[in-house]
Amino acid sequence: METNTGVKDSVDSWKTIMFLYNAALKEVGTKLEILNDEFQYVHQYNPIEHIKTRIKTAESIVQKLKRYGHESSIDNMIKYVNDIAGVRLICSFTSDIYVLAEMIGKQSDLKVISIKDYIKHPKESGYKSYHMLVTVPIYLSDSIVDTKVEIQIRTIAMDFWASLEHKIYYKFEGNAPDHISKELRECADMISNLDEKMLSLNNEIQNFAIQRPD
Ligand code: 0O2
Repeated sequence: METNTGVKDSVDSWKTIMFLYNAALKEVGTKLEILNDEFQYVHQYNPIEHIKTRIKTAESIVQKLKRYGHESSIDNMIKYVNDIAGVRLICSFTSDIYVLAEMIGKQSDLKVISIKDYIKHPKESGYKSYHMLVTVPIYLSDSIVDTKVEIQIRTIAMDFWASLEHKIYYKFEGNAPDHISKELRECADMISNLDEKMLSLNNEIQNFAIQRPD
């Protein structure tokens, strides 16, 4: 059992870690807003519809560590849980996702640790999204701490599907009946078709505008 001092130390390090993740979210969130504003200024177009940021709950961190077979400790959470600080970028079109990913990759102060392209390689569930794990340097008064942030980039349609699927997954604690999982995968296909149709319509509208400027 931990002594009172041990508990206090754990609480202090939890607060310090959460302070760093919150700072990292602010840094990355602001950076992305500036990129979006610059894109609007140069191209008169916003690739980002909206930005959501969130810090993973303590409960969700513990669950993830348990799922990975690790004990719940501050060290393990820093090492193994990559999405404690999460930024979600919602775009209109699939093409925007790759434009944004390239822009993020070129930011010299962000280090890209890994990329998971669930758009080219969707998950078994039907989940589609583009994930970038980056670190951002947090400048403290006496040190610099590289802090991990997971950036998820997806279209409005992908986000609509993922939000609903997430609710259903939790409702059934990961054991949804087969027919529900199957129907969700069918919905994911419909969402992909919708995204493709919207992209080709948008391309057509853009070409039309170029041929017939007002
Ligand atoms: P929550 O509640 O959104 O935080 P790694 O990060 O590499 O250790 P992991 O966690 O498998 O391994 O990474 P991955 O596959 O990149 O997924 C991380 C996050 O992506 C998840 O976080 C979800 O937000 C989202 N995600 C991944 N797969 C699915 C899916 O099938 N359906 C939905 N709706 N979202 C998904 P959490 O912690 O699972 O959940």
